[in-house]
Amino acid sequence: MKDLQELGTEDLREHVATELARTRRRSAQLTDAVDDADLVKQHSPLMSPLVWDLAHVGSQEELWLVRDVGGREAIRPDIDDLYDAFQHRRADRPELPLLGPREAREYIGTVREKVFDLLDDTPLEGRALVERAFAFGMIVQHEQQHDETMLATHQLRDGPPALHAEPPPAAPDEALPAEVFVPGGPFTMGTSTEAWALDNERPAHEVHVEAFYLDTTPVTNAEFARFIDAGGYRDPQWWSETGLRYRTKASLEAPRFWFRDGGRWWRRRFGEIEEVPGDEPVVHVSFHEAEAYAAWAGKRLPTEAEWEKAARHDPATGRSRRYPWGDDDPDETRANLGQRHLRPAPAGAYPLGEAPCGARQLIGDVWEWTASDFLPYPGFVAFPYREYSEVFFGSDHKVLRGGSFGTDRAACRGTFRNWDFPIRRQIFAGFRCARTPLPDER
Ligand code: AVJ
Ligand code: FE
Repeated sequence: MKDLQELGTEDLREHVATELARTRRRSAQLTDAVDDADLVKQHSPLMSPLVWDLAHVGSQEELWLVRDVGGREAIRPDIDDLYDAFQHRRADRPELPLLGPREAREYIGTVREKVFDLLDDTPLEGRALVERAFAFGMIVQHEQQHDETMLATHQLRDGPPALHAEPPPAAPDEALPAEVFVPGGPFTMGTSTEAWALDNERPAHEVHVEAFYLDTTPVTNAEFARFIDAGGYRDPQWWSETGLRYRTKASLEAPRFWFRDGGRWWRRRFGEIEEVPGDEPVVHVSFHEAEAYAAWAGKRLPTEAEWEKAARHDPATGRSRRYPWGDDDPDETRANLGQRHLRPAPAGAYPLGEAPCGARQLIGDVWEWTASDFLPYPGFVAFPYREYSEVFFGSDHKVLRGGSFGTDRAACRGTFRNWDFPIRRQIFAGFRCARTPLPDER
């Protein structure tokens, strides 16, 4: 599929139904994999109990699709407050009188039945909220984003493995250049046409980006281990002032889930202990660690505009693509998305996903920290609610791009913007470096 612009109304309805069902199967898989005690337990103060995410997904669906789009009567107005993410901090959620696992499943099932019912007689035009089925797309993406959050909760959970998946494809046996060159000039950032793009991705606007070099692939575990071995965590010269304070306070010495034994690095990954694979992109590092590594390597993190230009700009046409490989939706030959694998693929994998500039794995594998604060594009309009993006704009959050192995394709695009606090490490985040050309390299 290229974009929803091309679909007729009935095909669009069918697409919505398929996406809703596909998404619900993933939520079920993540929550059926553990028992009730596990569902109500808080596995980390950073996360909600899984049963909160589950009912929250239903609550948002009730608010937007059942009540607003469908104009139907409220199903459970009494629980609106419990599942309003702005009312209670994650750490406090286990103490709330939440729906239990059985009630939560029943509730989201009831909401979904009403949604399938109203989908048939909702006009998919006329009102901005339903134009090209936007509200349905927003709810699909919302549930998929919480599914990724639940996957992060699984990673934090103690105990034997509960999730299983095939290993990702190997990288082809070829020598890739360490860096690719992106010539300077304007490109179109963001979108005004992608039907299900969220408010913060809009509108499309021209940005001038100076020439830069970008790492061909994300930084690997082996590369990151060299930074550790070189004393990178202990040397203040690589760290920003805030990064240094955080590193000291949190006693950071390695990526989250890593430990040293017998002179080697090991990690816990979804309940399995394994030696850290050198060829995979590093994951579970904070922005501060990424920034320190880049300084140590004599480089820097790419800005968000640099990242998007590398991922989307097609120098042959001057157009920005939907994805690095073109306008077609992601599939398993192009990117490691959708929890098909429970780990990033080795650096250099997915040659079919390569961008025009030659960079690989921009989409999928690991979210990539950028140097940029999460700010609105010129002409930004909050839609349909301020609490999705607008209240998070500012210097507290850094932008991440590209999606991870745990991101669904519905919630991942060349324009998609994720954000988090620069200290966060439980998300599936890694990074790649950029640098400004030296005078004789221009
Ligand atoms: C875009 C991933 C930062 O999980 O906080 C979920 C997505 N917004 N529910 C988050 C979101 C409302 C959001 N992130
Ligand atoms: Fe949410």
